[in-house]
Amino acid sequence: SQPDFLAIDLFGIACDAGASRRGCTMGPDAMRIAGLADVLSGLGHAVTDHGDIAAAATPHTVWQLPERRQAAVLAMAAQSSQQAAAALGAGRLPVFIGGDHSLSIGTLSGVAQHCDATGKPLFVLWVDAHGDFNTPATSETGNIHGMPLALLCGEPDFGPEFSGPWRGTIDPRHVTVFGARSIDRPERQLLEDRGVEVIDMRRIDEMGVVALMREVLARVEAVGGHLHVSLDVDVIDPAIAPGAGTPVAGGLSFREAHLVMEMIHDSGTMGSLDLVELNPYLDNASMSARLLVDLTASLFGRQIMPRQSVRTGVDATV
Ligand code: 6HN
Ligand code: MN
Ligand code: MN
Ligand code: MN
Repeated sequence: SQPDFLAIDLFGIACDAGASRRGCTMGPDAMRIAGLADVLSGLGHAVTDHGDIAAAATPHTVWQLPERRQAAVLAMAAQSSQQAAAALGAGRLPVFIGGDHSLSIGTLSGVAQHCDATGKPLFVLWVDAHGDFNTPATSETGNIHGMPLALLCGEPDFGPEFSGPWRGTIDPRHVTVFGARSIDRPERQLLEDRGVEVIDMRRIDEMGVVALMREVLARVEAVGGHLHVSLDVDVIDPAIAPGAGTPVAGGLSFREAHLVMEMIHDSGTMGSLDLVELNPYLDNASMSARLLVDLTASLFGRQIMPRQSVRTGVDATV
């Protein structure tokens, strides 16, 4: 249900104000240098890199003050929300290159606005080692990159300072967290209470990514939904993706990660994408940046061999 060649808008969001460690501000440039735009053009897509959304810089002095960091996160969200809605309104597929995961507050609220306007049901696939469903009341760290989903899903613990078009725009029952292995205790309770689907690493070990992803994608396909993919680099095993500020052992393997991307591509459901949490300062010889670019290529149609049928996903013999 999607053309083979897309108009793709790249937006850098060079923020680290929501993170636990500095350095994600360099993420967009690392992805550019790793060849993101060229790789996508090489697949036949029409790619426009809009550069970084302005006002991203978080000076060291600001970063040290929690209230200032929060203000920086929300100021950025106001801008990226508009960019997301505008790109989608123009029939383009926006890719947001982070930047820490708090950037999804803005991007997803813009996506939600677009889906509201067009009547397309919105589904969120949050590919992450973490649940990112903390609130100011449950968070042990106070870092906003651990809270974006909770804010978007309308958790009441957020004070009026968090008000904005993002608040409560996502239906938690349309959210799947995939690849989780580090969820804080109160966060786990909230995820359960709100009906968020959490596919943790044990389920992936037991069932395999194919069976699980087929179910997730089938639900979106059944209603012609818009799938927003939010890909946190820390979902991948830190042995092969060390450029992450909050690494957790036991992540997706190289092939598991690619297979998830390949299946998303074949479903034709992805309408918008975040690539987040890449911290080049912590990376080992750019290996995480290059892996993220490679995974993005799989998301946008790179195949080892052509599939028998473009839209049925895995071929008929499987
Ligand atoms: N991320 N649960 C931890 C916290 O600080 O709330 C870690 C969050 C990590 C967030 O990686 O996007
Ligand atoms: Mn995350
Ligand atoms: Mn994470
Ligand atoms: Mn982080």
